[in-house]
Order: sequence, then C-alpha cells, then structure tokens
Amino acid sequence: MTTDQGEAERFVRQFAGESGAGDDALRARLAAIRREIAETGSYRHTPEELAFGAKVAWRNSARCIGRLYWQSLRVRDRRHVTAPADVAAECFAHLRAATNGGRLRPVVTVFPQDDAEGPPVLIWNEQLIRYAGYLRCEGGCTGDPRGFGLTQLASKLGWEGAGGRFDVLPLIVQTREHGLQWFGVPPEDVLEVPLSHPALPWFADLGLRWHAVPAISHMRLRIGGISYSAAPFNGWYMGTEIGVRNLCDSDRYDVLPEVGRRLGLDTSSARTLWRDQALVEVNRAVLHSFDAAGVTIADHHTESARFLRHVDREETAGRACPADWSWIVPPMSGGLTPVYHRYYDEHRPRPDFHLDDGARL
Ligand code: HEM
Ligand code: NRG
Repeated sequence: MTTDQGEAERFVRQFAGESGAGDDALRARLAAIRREIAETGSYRHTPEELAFGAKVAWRNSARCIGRLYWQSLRVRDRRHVTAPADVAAECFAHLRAATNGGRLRPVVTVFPQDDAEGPPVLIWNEQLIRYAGYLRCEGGCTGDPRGFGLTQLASKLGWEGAGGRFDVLPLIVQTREHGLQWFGVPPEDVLEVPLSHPALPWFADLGLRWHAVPAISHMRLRIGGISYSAAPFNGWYMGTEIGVRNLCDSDRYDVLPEVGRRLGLDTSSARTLWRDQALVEVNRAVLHSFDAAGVTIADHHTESARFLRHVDREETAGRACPADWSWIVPPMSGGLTPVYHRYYDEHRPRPDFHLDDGARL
C-alpha cells in the first residue's frame, strides 16, 4: 500500500507552519516527499518531523487529561532498531529514562515504521509494565484480571509466572523473522510503590502496590500517512487510574469489599455509600504512598485545572482542543472538578495515537 500523499503533504505543511519554516524550505520538502513516494511507495520523516509529529499526536489525544506539557515530550528515535532483543533492550532503556529515579518524564520511543507488508516490529503488551493474571482451577483468580490474555500467551511461549498478585509480565515482541519472543523486564527497571495510608496503619497489611510508570505500548502512532505500530509512550499516573479503576473496578483487583470491612462500614446496603467512603481512602493511600516514595503522581483536582489551562492555551494559539468528556472527567468526584462542567471539541485531528479494532489477543 502506498502512503497517502495528501496526508503526508498536510503534515509537512503543518510542521512548516508551526515551526516557522520558510516557503522555500516547505516547497523543497514537498517536492522531495512526492519524489520519494513515487519511487518507493512511501517516505521517511526527518528526526525533526518525527519529534514534532509525536508531540502533536499527544496534543491531539482526546482522551488524555495530561496534555498541558505536550511540548516537553522526549522523543527517542529508534527507527533503526529491529532485532527483537534490541527492541526489548530499548524498551527497558525507555523505562529508565522515564522513571528518572521517581521524577517521571514523558517519553516516547519510536520503532521502525510500517512498510508494504505491515509492521516490522510489534509489541503485544498493552503497557511495558503490567501485572499477570492467573485463573485458579478452583475458580477465582490471582493478580490482575486485565493480564489474563497476555499471561496465557506468555505461558504458551515458555514464561513461568510465580503465581503472585503483582508479577510483572514479560515483554512480548513480534518480528517477521523471529515471530513472537518474550523478554523478562529487569526488576531494577521497574519502580514500584507499596501502598500505605496516612492514617490507617492496617492499610499496608493489604499488601497492595503499583508500578510508577504507565507506559502504553499497543497504540499506533500515525503521522503524515506513516504508521509506527510500535511506539510506546508514558507520562505519569493520575491517582484515580490506580485508586479507582485498577484497584477498585470489580473486574480488576476489586479491593473495596475488604477495605469496607476493615473500615468497619455498614456494607449491607448500597445506600450507606460504604463503597464511596472506602474509595476515598484507597485513593488517599495511593497519593500518600507515591508522595512518600518520591514518585511523581497527579491528583485529579490539580490535573483537571491544568487541563483547562491547556485548553485555554490551545485556543489562544488558534487551535481547538479535541477532547472526549467521558474520558477526561475523572472516575471519582467528577462534579468536583472543573472539567465536568463544560463541553469539548469533537473533531479528531492527526497526527494521533490510534488503537486498532480487535485486540491482538
Ligand atoms: C489517556 C493522564 C501523558 C497519551 C490518559 C488518561 C489519563 C491520562 C488519566 C485516561 C486513561 C484511562 O482512563 O485509562 C496523563 C497524565 C500524563 C499523561 C497525567 C502526564 C504527563 C501522556 C503522554 C501521552 C499520552 C506523554 C503520549 C505521548 C494518552 C493517550 C490516551 C491517554 C493516547 C488514551 C489511551 C486510550 O485510548 O486507552 N492520559 N497522560 N498521555 N493519554 Fe495521557
Ligand atoms: N489507565 C491506565 C493507563 C492509561 C494511560 N494513563 C496515563 N498515560 N497516565 C492504567 O495503567 O491505569 N500516560 O502516558 O501517562
């Protein structure tokens, strides 16, 4: 399949417009791209175009509340890396650059672009760090139910999980030459935070923890008609992602019943709001623990206010800010945050990060 020339040209014009390139430079680049597409069916971005495209893809992420700092994204150009072990090593280097001893930095690592045959490199994990989920024979499960599929696949490939609640899954890399291969993530590259509560000493006994870096690795970066199927990226967590969804969703770690019991709440009726009360304590524990460990994390009040500053800034720059209300509004106390009380622009511009239909598993 040849690259869509119209999209390539729109992107190059956008880059020239936003970076202040002159007309002559733009004309020359457009001519070069036309020639390259005519001769090879596609074209390659310059490192500057790639960095700009990745930043704008973040800026265009309608579901992301964390976009105020889109210009500070670090872009690691790894388009030359194709051997599976080297891909894995670069993912681990990404984690080290992102973790930065707890002062998290937004990073994206870009692997080779898709060609006529599709993606030369594919990462099967939805995040570089995720926990395994095991189905027990007597029913029930251990670990993160979200990890079931990848845990099964990894086991088929020969990985042996320890059977614990927080086992970090191996990275599974696919290349044309080598098919699927797995690589254990070095423990020293995985910063984790044990969870405790500022006022409830028993909370630490629950044995809960979470990893510091959310690094999404299953979205396709689309820039100017080119697809980068492997382009893991990270920022930092907003506390509710862990404290509401990962720990309290009933199809995830589902810790509310136990926390409610330990708090001595009346769990006999939904109307006592025991779930809501327990939810607040879990989320206090998440923010407290990350702070105590010196690991960057945002709370939903601050991140919501920042997001509206971002929307304002974008409007001042003459751009509408695409946003999806149902993803932007935090999953607890929505109405307490300013992002709840307004509508957002519904256009969906590119470059972007795109989730293909149909999971890989
Ligand atoms: C989604 C926060 C950085 C791209 C989200 C979500 C949150 C969030 C809360 C919703 C997730 C969910 O409900 O599961 C943040 C914060 C960041 C940050 C606090 C701190 C810097 C980034 C970066 C990128 C990015 C660096 C890309 C370069 C996205 C995308 C989604 C998203 C594409 C949608 C994911 C999906 O469709 O599953 N972000 N983000 N974010 N973010 Fe960010
Ligand atoms: N809710 C997911 C992570 C999704 C993306 N969130 C971010 N992205 N903060 C979870 O693991 O809980 N980011 O790039 O920072």
